[in-house]
Amino acid sequence: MKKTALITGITGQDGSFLAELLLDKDYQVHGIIRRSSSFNTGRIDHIYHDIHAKGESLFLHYGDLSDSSSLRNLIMRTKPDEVYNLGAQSHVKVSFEQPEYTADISGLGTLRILDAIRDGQEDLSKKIRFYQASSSEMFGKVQEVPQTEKTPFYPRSPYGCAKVYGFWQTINYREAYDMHCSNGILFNHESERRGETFVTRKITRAATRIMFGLQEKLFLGNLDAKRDWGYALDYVKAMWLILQQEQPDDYVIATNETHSVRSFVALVFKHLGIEIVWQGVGMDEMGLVKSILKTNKNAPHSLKTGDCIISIDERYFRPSEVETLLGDPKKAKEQLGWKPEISIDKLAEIMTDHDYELAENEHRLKNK
Ligand code: NAP
Ligand code: G4F
Repeated sequence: MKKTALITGITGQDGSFLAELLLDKDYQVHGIIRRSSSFNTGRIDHIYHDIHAKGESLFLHYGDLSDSSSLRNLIMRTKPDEVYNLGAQSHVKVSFEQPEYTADISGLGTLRILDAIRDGQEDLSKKIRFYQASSSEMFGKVQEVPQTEKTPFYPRSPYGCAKVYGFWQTINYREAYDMHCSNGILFNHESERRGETFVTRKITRAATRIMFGLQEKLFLGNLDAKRDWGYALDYVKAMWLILQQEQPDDYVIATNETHSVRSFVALVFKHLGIEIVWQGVGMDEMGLVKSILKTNKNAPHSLKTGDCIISIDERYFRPSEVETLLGDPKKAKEQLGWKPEISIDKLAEIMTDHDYELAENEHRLKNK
């Protein structure tokens, strides 16, 4: 018999990859989407195009993590074997501007769905396996390097605090009600589907648009922040593996490498044939074209040595910052047999190539 999964946040980066993975494994997939005045299903629309293979097993329902009644209703109606709670206000900088909303959705939202599972029929709370999208942001001002499942948390943002709440509620429901509830403590993971205001995608979008003369400059905040960046598709495989374990548990999912924002910028531009040199300090720092290299890309740029293409903008700094993250995925390797497949170089290449095509199309339309 087909297994059934319910995904909150199915329209997001991870939700879309996870839906594809589960459909490939022959699951029936139910996804919760928010009502929106404009389309918000762009990341999953392609699944419907392949209607015979996949579309018949994918069902979308309106609901919201702020609305207990919709969550309870959907748990009762879909009776899933697995619930993946990926829905969140997931942007750290935005969480400083909307702390209460972030706590409500990313923190209390986790409690609402856990309680909807507990409060359903007895057999459902025993049957359902629950995955919580916990985050390396919980380590914040890191208390040890690298971070493991045992590293104490020290969140540095309303988002980080909300995720700590969700993490502990997940453990509490596991212990109090003997439910199969697990946390994946995922370090940053990116892809060509990453939201365009997260730093990696902001960089690949801007760099490729600069190459086509569609944008002059890339404005960034803290170039020295370091992250343990992996590829989203590798990470949703870990989510699934976590729920296939007989015993619920918590796992760090990471690459065990850390890189600065500055080095990611350099990697992306190098792939586009531009070598960057950094000049100045603090708010006056700039990224200039050092040299133009030969590549197989033929964007019609008019860049020359010495052009300033990266500047600092104070709007992108956070009131408190997470300076460095580095995860140790040893437990996941040993117990789940999971390891990341995509290196940082390959990740930058995948994202840049994808956005190069978008910029090329935009350029073509503009010059028609
Ligand atoms: P994302 O692209 O921002 O997707 C977030 C999803 O949550 C979207 O589908 C969004 O719907 C939905 N959502 C937002 N508010 C909601 C609400 N009130 N009710 C129901 N759904 C709501 O995030 P992601 O990168 O895929 O991350 C997935 C999860 O993993 C999130 O919980 C995130 O906090 C966590 N996480 C991410 C990373 C990472 O590096 N990507 C690392 C650790 C943990 P709309 O499409 O309508 O906005
Ligand atoms: O890409 P970011 O916005 O991701 P951040 O804050 O690390 O959060 C992401 O990863 C978490 C896992 O650790 C997830 F839980 C969370 O949901 C989200 O997916 O920023 C990365 C770094 C930060 O240090 C930020 O200050 O890049 C720095 N940065 C520098 N300039 C910038 C910018 N970040 C953004 N978004 N935009 C900039 O212009």
